[in-house]
Amino acid sequence: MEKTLSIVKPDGVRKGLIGEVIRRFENAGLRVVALRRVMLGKREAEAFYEVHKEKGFYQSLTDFMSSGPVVAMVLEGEDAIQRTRQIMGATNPKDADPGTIRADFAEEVEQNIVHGSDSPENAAIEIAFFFSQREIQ
Ligand code: IDP
Ligand code: MG
Repeated sequence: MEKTLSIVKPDGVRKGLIGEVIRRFENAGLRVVALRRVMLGKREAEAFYEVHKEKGFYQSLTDFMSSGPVVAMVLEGEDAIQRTRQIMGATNPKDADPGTIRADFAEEVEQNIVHGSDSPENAAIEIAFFFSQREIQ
């Protein structure tokens, strides 16, 4: 069984979409095996998105990610990484398939409601960023 890290971003929490996002993952057969609502500081948001530090949107993205509480979760299931990203939709909601979370609820590329790990390596790093081993059951 594969695990991945997903986050309901501050815009998703502000819009009252925590339950909706989790519902979509659960409806697809993914299991929530860890869950936490937490406010990231600016430095933590910078560390989480370190892979993007050379990008023009890094400052704005990390300001956004530390602008309000987020809900982080570990999802488990077969092909959890790929399936989570399919349910999320493309990064830019303009390119996201109809029926995906980003197509249905996001208006712009930065504030796009939800995060999902993109590879097994990054999933392991991102899960460890939020959760200790005993919190994942
Ligand atoms: P992903 O979240 O679909 O994996 P990434 O390319 O890893 O997309 O980018 C991380 C996050 O950075 C995106 O989810 C989005 O919030 C933000 N982002 C990506 N590209 C842009 C951009 O061109 N302008 C502003 N923000 C962006
Ligand atoms: Mg990414």
